[in-house]
Amino acid sequence: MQEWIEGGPGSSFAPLSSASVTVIALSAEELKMLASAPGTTAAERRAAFARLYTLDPAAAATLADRLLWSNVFSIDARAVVATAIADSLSAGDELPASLRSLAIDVETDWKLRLPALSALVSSRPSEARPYVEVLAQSSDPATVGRAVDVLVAARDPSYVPLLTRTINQPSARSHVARLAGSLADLKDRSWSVVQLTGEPDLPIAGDLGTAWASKSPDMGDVTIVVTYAIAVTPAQLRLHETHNPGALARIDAQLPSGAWERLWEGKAGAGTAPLWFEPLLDRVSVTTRTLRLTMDTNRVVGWNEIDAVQLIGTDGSRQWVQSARASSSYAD
Ligand SMILES: [Ca+2]
Repeated sequence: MQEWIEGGPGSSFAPLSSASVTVIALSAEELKMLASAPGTTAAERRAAFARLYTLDPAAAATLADRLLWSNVFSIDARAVVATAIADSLSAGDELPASLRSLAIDVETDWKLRLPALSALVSSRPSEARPYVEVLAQSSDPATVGRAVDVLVAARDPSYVPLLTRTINQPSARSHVARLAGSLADLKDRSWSVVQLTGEPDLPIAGDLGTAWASKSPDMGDVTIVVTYAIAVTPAQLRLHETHNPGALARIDAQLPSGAWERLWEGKAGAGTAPLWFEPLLDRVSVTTRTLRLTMDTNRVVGWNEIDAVQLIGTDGSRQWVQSARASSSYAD
């Protein structure tokens, strides 16, 4: 350790244009030296750790533990180590003990705690979730921003409810676009019909992936068939329109025979997104759990995007879409 600090193996490496290219040719031993030399640049240290993790994950974890506990290393250098490990980990991977401790200790400097928490989210999603949840619910905007930094890196579908709660928080309003990107990826492909299932997860107007959109912006009639968990007599539909609203033209209910019966036809009032269009429906004599929405995409110029569709039954029940299919989606 001492000779690395004094001799500076970092200085023995010829300057190269890209840290990632530099480390490819190095052996595991050389990578360890580069990763732990105090004079190594942040980019080289990160690249060296990522490469070492690929070659020898156990050695990378051992070295990470040694450096993260070290008082010789600056907070910045330790943060780079934590970030490199966080980037390299996947679900179920062995997590260096130091990272787990740093992640859950509220006394840890944020520079270190955020990458440590990201590593915990990557490798132990369920264990990490309560810690991220606490941050996300903070009244301090800076803390919510830190939760968002960690949340946008979540790759586990179990994070969808937490992401949905967070994106709907007024305190996270400035982070909606980033959260929507991650949330859309976890649910399905952006703008697919799956994006209009479940509760609303796009609280602002915008061309963002947690809403459904058709393949092309103005392509005539497009149908969306939505199914709810429980059959009811439909009383009202609530459409959360997040981009170029006003294209809904018809609503039909599927009867037990398979036939369709018209519940509503008209011109939705255009307006400024995001808005709720809430037509009252004609009564059908039977209960149903499947509705068909017909969008006339020529009515309103641009993509007519829908975030969520709530069904209100005559019994007062309210449901979000359980599953859906569409004649067209941007993800096709
Ligand atoms: Ca949505």
